[in-house]
Amino acid sequence: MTIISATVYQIDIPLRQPFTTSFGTITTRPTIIVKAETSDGLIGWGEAAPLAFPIYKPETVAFAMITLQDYLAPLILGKEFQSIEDFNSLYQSIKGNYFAKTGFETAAWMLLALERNVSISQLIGGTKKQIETGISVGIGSVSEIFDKIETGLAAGTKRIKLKIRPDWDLELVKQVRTTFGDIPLMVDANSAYTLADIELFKKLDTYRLLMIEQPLADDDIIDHSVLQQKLETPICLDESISSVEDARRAIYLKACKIINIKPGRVGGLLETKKIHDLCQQNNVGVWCGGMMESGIARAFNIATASQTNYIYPADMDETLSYFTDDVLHTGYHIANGLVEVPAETGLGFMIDEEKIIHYTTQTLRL
Ligand code: OSB
Ligand code: MG
Repeated sequence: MTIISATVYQIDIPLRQPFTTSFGTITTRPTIIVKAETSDGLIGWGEAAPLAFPIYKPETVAFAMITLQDYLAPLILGKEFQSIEDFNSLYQSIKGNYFAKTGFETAAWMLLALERNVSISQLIGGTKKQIETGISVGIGSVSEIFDKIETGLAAGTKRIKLKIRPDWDLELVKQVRTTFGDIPLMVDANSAYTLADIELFKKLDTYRLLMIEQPLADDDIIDHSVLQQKLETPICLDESISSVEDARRAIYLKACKIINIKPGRVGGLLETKKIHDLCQQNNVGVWCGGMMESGIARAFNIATASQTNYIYPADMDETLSYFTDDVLHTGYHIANGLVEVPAETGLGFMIDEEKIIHYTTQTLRL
């Protein structure tokens, strides 16, 4: 098939509340929706979801818009592809820019699924019919955090992730353990620490955490390896893993025992499959992270998380828990911490294009 044209919408749905992590507070969460049309008249939807500022990874929404238009579209439009491997090879000369690539790449998965009459989960080789989900609780006051934990537990969430930073870590974990007991609990530092903080990690190591996510710098797999050798608690890498090559190096150096896979961070679903397969061969468990994306990216996250080795709950609360609205007619629903994996052909959710246009702040016609 051949994508002959694409429309790229930068949308801005208001957040219900700001989200704070060690990298800062986000008060808006613009994201990019890609609509790709083939010469046969099929329409595929995708999403590119970096943050607005280069605080999680270097990519931003503004630069992803330029990348989609100036660097990716010329290599993709009008070019025939038969498989997702073919599609990825069209732009293999472009370095990095993983989120932008994911915008087109996810649209290509949807197109291939439509052409072959299968769901995205089937196309990627997913085996799970439903996936377990957990919630990510941002930095805030103790009462705000306790409220979110209580609400999450009452709704049946499968695990709680607390965001931590150097002035907000041990005491918080201690209070949560004291109040909520032996709940499935983990922390995410978003790269806020260095090896000089080893004493803190040794103390955290006594709190039976499921894992410590991304404690150290995103470009430092060696220090993570040093830290992991000193801890019982598994280290989970997020920002450090942009590709299957990064995963190979991290596994080789024993820098982590778990990997958080986000399609957007690694350039799309083909790379998630490669990382998933490599981790499975090496007994490294994985789970699907989130970027507080719209329901479109979340639909791809659900398909990704249906692969066998996603043995830990995904970061996946309902989109309406952080956005005031969404761009799917009916989004996915979480019941007792579980989401059904759609079996319908294509994405498995209906896109509400009027909503997309309503929230659009910038459009590119490519
Ligand atoms: O580090 O996992 C992260 C949100 C934005 C950027 C980075 C992260 C997060 C989250 C939220 O933790 C996960 C979600 O989408 O529910
Ligand atoms: Mg993280």
